[in-house]
Amino acid sequence: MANPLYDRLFGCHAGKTTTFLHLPGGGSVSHAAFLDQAARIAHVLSAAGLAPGDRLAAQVEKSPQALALYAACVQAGVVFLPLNTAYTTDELSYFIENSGAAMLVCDAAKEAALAPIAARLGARLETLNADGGGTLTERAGRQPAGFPTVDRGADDLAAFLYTSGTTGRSKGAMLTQDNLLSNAETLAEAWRFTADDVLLHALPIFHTHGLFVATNIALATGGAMVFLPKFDADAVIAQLPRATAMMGVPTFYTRLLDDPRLTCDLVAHMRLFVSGSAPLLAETHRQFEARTGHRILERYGMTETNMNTSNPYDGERRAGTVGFPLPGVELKITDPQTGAELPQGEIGQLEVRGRNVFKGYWQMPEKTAAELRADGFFITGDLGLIDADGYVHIVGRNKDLIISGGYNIYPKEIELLLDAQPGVLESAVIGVPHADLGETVLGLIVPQPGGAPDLDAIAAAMTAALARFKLPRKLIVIDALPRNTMGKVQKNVLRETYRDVFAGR
Ligand code: MCA
Ligand code: AMP
Repeated sequence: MANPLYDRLFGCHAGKTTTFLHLPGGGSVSHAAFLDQAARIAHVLSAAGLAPGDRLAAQVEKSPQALALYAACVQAGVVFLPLNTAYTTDELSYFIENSGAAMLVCDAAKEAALAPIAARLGARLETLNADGGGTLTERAGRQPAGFPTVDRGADDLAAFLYTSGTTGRSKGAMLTQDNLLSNAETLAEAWRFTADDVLLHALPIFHTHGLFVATNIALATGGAMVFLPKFDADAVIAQLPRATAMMGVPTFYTRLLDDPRLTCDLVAHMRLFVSGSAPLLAETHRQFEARTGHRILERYGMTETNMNTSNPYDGERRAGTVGFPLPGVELKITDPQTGAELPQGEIGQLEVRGRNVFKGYWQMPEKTAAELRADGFFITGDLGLIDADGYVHIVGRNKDLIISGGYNIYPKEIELLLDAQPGVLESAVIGVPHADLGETVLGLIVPQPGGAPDLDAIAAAMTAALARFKLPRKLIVIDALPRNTMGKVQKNVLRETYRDVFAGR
């Protein structure tokens, strides 16, 4: 027996003194030191009684120790469940309860708020702070070096990532060892990563992009990462000279373009810029090339599937497209009503199949059955076409979703809260164009007859309940929502009416 994900991404670096993480302050972490930290944390998990298959939920700031916690979970066979640091206590409570997490790791600043929830749900609570300190690290320091890696099979779960749903309830996407490993190997090859690469890493590590795409590729190839706590244009520009590649959401690229320090000279040595998680405007692609000489490589993926398509490394990287299906990924365009495959060039829903596609939603068999066909094709909810040259274009979404700065926001979750506010009859939440974030959230409220909703009180209630990135940037009171003859709210009409609300910002 073995543990393919651990062996291939982590174990293979045992004893190597090569640099894995370059830290912005000037320090670094070697592969060996990283594995040592991970093994000691794995001992802590095991001593706490976590068994293979148990879930560990982590809401922690980005740090080398936070990444070692991921490695520790893989080594101990524990399912890693990373959570956005912006989530409120209410939101976290759902994830911990729904996943049945056996342990919760959080920042010490949140310990008091989360302790009662952890106690009620029977989860152990440990702390891990942004500086790497906390009870988890203290305990790990008292553990022996080296941890006997727990045997896992390719089909065993490695991670849960929660993704919101159109009904407003988040679903735990179950990702297996093979899902993660196959995609990391495919991408490393497709994008020509080697041990000589230094990846500039400014993404959060609680989502697929920063954790599985960026980090797993670096691990699979033995390369290094410049590990920045978050995207900050000053820090990125300062660190670009030591990197060979960068991955980011489109907002990274528009913010860099806004900075006059982004020049041809600054990035002449770079090998690759990758964009994903949200549509990259063809205009941004062109501006970036004009300024730097680099054609950004755009790719397309999902939490449930990891990466599905990519523009070519060697061939033409075509602006406004997401390239070709990756090796091992089948992609077809189907009629949303019948599911029948459509001819080349026609717009329909994208469906994908391959080793990258997840196992299903945790304890939600109906939702799994609705999106994952018996033949293995996953219905992405994205609308697109394949052009005559085989490039995949994403033209829209068959799901009510807003992507703001690369974060997914499901309007239903916000509408349910707005509808429950005093004086509100009903509401609609839409995404409208925003120069920095791509799209941002606008809330439209219809008052109860004779009612006058207090917008400040509503905004305060939303702030208490929702992660800040989900908050409507503006609330507008309107008389009625436009509806079609079936009574369905016409969000396309609203999006058109309010498309310029944030113009010029
Ligand atoms: C932060 N804020 C946001 C966002 N991020 N609001 C809307 N949308 C956002 N994305 C809010 C904060 O709550 C705060 O609000 C204010 O904006 C400024 O916060 P700050 O921390 O300074 O923001 P920032 O550092 O400028 O962050 C913007 C960012 C960041 C760099 C674009 O959001 C980011 O790193 N995004 C990447 C997301 C990502 O990794 N997505 C991958 C998902 P206030 O002022 O009210 O406090 S994986 C995926 O999608 C699939 C699989 C794929 O294909 O990759
Ligand atoms: P998530 O569920 O957070 O993994 O987000 C996945 C969604 O992000 C996809 O279903 C797409 O709608 C969107 N997405 C990811 N990459 C791209 C891209 N390159 N272009 C357009 N949309 C994208």
